[in-house]
Amino acid sequence: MMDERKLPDMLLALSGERIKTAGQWRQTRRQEILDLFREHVYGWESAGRPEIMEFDTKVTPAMMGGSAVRKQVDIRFEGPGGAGSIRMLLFLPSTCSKPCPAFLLLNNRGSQVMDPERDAIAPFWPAERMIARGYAAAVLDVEDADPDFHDGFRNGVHGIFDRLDGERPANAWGTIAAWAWAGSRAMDYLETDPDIDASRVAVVGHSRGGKAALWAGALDERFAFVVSNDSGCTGAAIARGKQGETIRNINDQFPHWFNGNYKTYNDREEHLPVDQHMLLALIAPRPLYVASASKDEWADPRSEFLSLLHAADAYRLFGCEALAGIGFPNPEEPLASERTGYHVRTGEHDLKEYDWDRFMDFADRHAFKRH
Ligand code: GTR
Repeated sequence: MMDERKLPDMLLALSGERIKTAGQWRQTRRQEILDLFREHVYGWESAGRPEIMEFDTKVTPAMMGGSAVRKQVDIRFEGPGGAGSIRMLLFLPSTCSKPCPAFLLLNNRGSQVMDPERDAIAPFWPAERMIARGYAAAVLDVEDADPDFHDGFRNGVHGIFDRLDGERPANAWGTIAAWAWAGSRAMDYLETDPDIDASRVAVVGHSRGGKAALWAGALDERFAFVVSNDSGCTGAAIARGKQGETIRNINDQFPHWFNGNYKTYNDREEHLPVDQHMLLALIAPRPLYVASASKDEWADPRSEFLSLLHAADAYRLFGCEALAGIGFPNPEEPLASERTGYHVRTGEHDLKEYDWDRFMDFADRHAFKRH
């Protein structure tokens, strides 16, 4: 049964007005929640789509034994602090005669995952399986946007777009927000590619990449489907009453991931004006899938699941079905409703073929289903 944690009321606007309709949600509350997350957690991004940006694409046919076309896209941009680039690798099914739906992975495991030759195939990004099921597989390395260490926000897109004079504001964007920004730039490219159906693009991430995928999905409504794998603390998992990693743990170990204000919630999660079910609610009414691993106590599967159940309040406003009022499932027993899905896989903190197969099942049956 649902455990009873005291959570902020996502349907109570700052004005005191009770949100009862999708219209009220869209006009008032959704923006309030988004801005609360910017102010207290992920930070305000100092750039949107750069005015100076170009895509340099190299196409190689007959990859994967002839079943896929490879595109290597260099997303280049400039800002006041200099130039940057995000390299995206994309495989498209050769048999696809019309624009394809796509899964975009925000990859936090470096170059071994995105080997363009596919010499060393990583289960973390099983592009061949996606191709076989008619999906385009896209991946970018989040560290192209911002390296994953604390350097005072000089490198990566912070250095390119932030004003570096004066003290850094406590609500300025951190590294997770920079990675989400990279996802949106990839989407800028995907919208221009005639082989991609830009109305059916999923953003996926594991762990720290999952935190970024959720934030990307919240900020950028072009993502039609959002997938979180083992995203845990400040990802899918409710912070209040969470087991394993806490806000203090994550801020101490990764001071660059979130904004300065978030540090004031160390050991004070009950004072946050949001909790992570409200992040998931920002995805509504779009399809959302949350996955956990049974041994991933640091992420806390039950807090991830609980968050998804609470997010159903937002889906209900739109008259959409979402998982609600059900108990925590057994491993390898995925749960799916019209708009939200969940599974817990037996095993460790990781992204595996089992997980990807379930994301694709949900996409086939629900998220990308065409009537
Ligand atoms: C851990 C961190 C988690 C998670 C994980 C990962 O060390 O505490 O929040 O993001 O790294 O990215 O694998």
